[in-house]
Amino acid sequence: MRRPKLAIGLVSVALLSGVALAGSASAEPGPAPAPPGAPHPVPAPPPAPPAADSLRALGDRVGLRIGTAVNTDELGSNADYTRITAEQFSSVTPENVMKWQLVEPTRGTYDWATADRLVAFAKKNKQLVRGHTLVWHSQLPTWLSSDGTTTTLSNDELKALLKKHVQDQAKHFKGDIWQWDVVNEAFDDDGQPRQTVWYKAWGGLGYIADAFRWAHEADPKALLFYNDYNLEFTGPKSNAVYDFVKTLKAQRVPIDGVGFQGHLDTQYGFPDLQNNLQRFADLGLKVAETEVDVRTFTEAAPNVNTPTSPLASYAQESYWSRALKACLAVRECISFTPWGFGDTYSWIPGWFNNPQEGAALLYDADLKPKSQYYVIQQDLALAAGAPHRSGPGAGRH
Ligand code: 9MR
Repeated sequence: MRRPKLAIGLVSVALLSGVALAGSASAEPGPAPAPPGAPHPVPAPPPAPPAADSLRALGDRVGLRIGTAVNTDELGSNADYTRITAEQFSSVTPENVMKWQLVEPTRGTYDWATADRLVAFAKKNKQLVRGHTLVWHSQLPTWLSSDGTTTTLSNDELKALLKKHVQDQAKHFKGDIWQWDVVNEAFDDDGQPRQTVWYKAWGGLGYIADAFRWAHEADPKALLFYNDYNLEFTGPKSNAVYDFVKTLKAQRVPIDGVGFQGHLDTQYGFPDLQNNLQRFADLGLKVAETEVDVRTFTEAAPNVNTPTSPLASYAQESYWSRALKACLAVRECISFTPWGFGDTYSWIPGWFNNPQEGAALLYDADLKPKSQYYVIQQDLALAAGAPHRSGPGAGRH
């Protein structure tokens, strides 16, 4: 692991900020309730300020939120996982628990409990929430569609259901969501609209403008995003989404931003990410990196997070660093969110297994920071010259 310059970066951060390097935010769960009849219950102390060398504190210095996707199975039950979530990140995204399949598994019966728990955790730890996601073709409840492209429901039923879903969910979380991924992954890699149940029901992409309008009516203060993968590369998909969101803006659809997921892979060249972020920003939109991970070829099970090449981590460090710096260089880029932080919990090994890939996150399977973490930390520590984010939604809610 290479971290020689880090000490210098951290010392200067400590000097600049006047904050001691030690210290940590407290995490769930809080102290047990006082027994009945106890005379003087001691109130729980507020979370300590984040350590000056945490990713969140370093990001704060340039107004950049550093987020993470959160696995709510681990939050509250795994002490290290819970502590790191609170200490290192200033924004959280539910990896799964705000998806339609999870919030309405039975038609007509909502279950917000787990998502509500994450929102409460975020409030307690002074984090903002990226809501993910209101409209998607994947992870739909089986009563609606099992594959995202076919359904037994009529077009009229689908239209009414989507409207109710967007309105009810945006209302339920009203005031608690910083950025909503209103629509996720509506385009194919060739730039054609994806043929989902929503596209078919509307006979076109009209569902997207409708969804943004419904979400805005339900929660006028939330920043509303279109979110997709492979927008990082200039090409048919990025161009199609660019043209599409430009049309939405021209039609005064209430869209505030575009999320670049950033699922990167060392076998492909690094994308011209900064240019793409900037051209979308130049449309008058905010941008964000919303699901960053950097996968590489790894050994077969059970060592799915051991890179096959001893040089892989150098490429991964470079990709992480360039992905972060692209965001830092674009003033309208308001958050940088890795898709989780422990390789054990990453979606990559399960999804890319022929050939096997993995090791895509900043922390290893034992929740120890990897060299990629220290590179990102140092980039943030040295980013004092990066343009500060400003305006509504940039830093504070
Ligand atoms: O990380 C998520 C994984 O746990 C789910 O099984 C999967 C289902 O499709 O979704 C993953 O998250 C996806 C995100 O919601 C949208 N962009 C792609 C992400 C990785 O598949």
